[in-house]
Amino acid sequence: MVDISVSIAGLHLRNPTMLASGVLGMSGKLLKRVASAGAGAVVTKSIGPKPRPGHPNPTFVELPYGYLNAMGLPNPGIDEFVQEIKIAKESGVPVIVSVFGQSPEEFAYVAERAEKAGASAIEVNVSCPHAEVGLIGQDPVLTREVVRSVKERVKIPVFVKLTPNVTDITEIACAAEKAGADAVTAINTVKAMYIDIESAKPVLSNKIGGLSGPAIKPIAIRCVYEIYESVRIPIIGVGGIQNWKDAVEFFLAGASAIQVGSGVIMGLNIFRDICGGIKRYLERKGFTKLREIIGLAHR
Ligand code: RRO
Repeated sequence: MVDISVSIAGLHLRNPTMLASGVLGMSGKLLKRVASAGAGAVVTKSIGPKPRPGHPNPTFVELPYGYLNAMGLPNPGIDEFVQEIKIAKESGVPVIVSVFGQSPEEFAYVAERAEKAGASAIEVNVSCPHAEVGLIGQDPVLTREVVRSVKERVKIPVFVKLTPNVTDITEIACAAEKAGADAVTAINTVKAMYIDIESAKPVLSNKIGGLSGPAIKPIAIRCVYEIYESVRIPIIGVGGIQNWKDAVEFFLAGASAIQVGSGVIMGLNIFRDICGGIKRYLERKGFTKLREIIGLAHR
């Protein structure tokens, strides 16, 4: 039997699949359903210090090969969300709380509250492509300040979700590592736009949004590959994963675990299907542990 369990910064996962932030992560009940469907861990929607309605509709549009969104960080605020974290914890899998704020202090405050509610780890979201807080992740100095602030306040592992919307993603990954990040998650969505030719207007109310889905997988693979050569902390790969072959590609590029976001649109079976495919691949190739293939494409 092959072993596909993984350990990320001391966090033990029964398998290397996680639910990505932003998809089904707004309620404890839904997070529990995803865990029952086989995910090794779940990441919540990004939570801030106060409730936020997000952008007006349209906030989501399906495109060939991908999805474009500008939800605008809608969330109930950490006071309300504490209850959902407690419910999600009943699933028995690690619950990673994605946090954002307007300042290093706000990030740290939300992270501290999440830890007290039982979060297993924090994913610091400095990378939303169409919000001001996303600009943090384009600047190594600001990224360092936010990560330091969060690291000073919580004991649980801190992951930093990176944006591909930069010239050199390794610069930001290194800044996160230097500030004490325990892992990086790569990548958030790619800044993009869609214009309806009949109305001659951008479709999203925010005009610009973030592209996810199969269209961005080669970008995400390139980012993980580059980051792997620049930092020593683990990388969690995300971006366009739809099946086990996509997941294996991320491991070969250097990811220690993967997240599925838009892919859950195809159904929650995706987590078990990916795990089954990874096991069969490892067996066929003569490996006994998933660990043996992480970063193998760098030889
Ligand atoms: O809520 C959003 O609009 C959003 C967020 Br916070 C993010 O990190 N990435 C994204 O594509 N959308």
